[in-house]
Amino acid sequence: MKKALFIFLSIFISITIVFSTRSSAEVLLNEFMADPARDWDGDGEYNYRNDEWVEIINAGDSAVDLDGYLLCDGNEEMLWRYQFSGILQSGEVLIIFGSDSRIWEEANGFPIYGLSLNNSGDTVSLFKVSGGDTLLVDSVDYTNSAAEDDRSVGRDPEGIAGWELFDAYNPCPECTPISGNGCVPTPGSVNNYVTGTEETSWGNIKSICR
Ligand SMILES: [Ca+2]
Ligand SMILES: [Ca+2]
Ligand SMILES: [Ca+2]
Ligand SMILES: [Ca+2]
Repeated sequence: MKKALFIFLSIFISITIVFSTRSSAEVLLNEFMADPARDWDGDGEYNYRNDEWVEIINAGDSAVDLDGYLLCDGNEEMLWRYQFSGILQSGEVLIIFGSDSRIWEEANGFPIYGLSLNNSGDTVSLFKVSGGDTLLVDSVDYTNSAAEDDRSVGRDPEGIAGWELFDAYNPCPECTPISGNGCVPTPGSVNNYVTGTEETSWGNIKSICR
């Protein structure tokens, strides 16, 4: 009897763990830069493809195995630009540069374009391939105003609802449909309202950027 109860409880606990893991897992796009104008990937030189970047976040409350998560831009052929791997802990972000994408593309027989985030506007999409299904997990469209020098598009740091332009390096508070917040991009870290350095007249920017 005790053994039967133990087996029953074991199965119940296992089901609960699987269910709770799935229900709370929430990997999302978090920030990206389509038109870099400096050496964002830190390899010592600027390259318009290699220095593009996309950041994802685990907004759920449990760790997620990233196996099967793929990045795509708006290309009609559905050519994958990168496949994630490894574990992303709750609250953590992970950044992929164009240079990472090109290495992956070359290793996996894809055309070597990098992330291919068009400066005229494009779509960034996160998919998950699971079994025979290809699921769209998250997607964001942007227009050319979001793809000017060193502007990133990121989620509102105070929530996961809206998108803002992190435009401290190239201000555009009147940009539409995604307007600038005057803050610096935050590649590889949780989005935050950080002001630019005191290089020029940042007074106005600082008053906008929280
Ligand atoms: Ca670009
Ligand atoms: Ca670079
Ligand atoms: Ca593209
Ligand atoms: Ca960030």
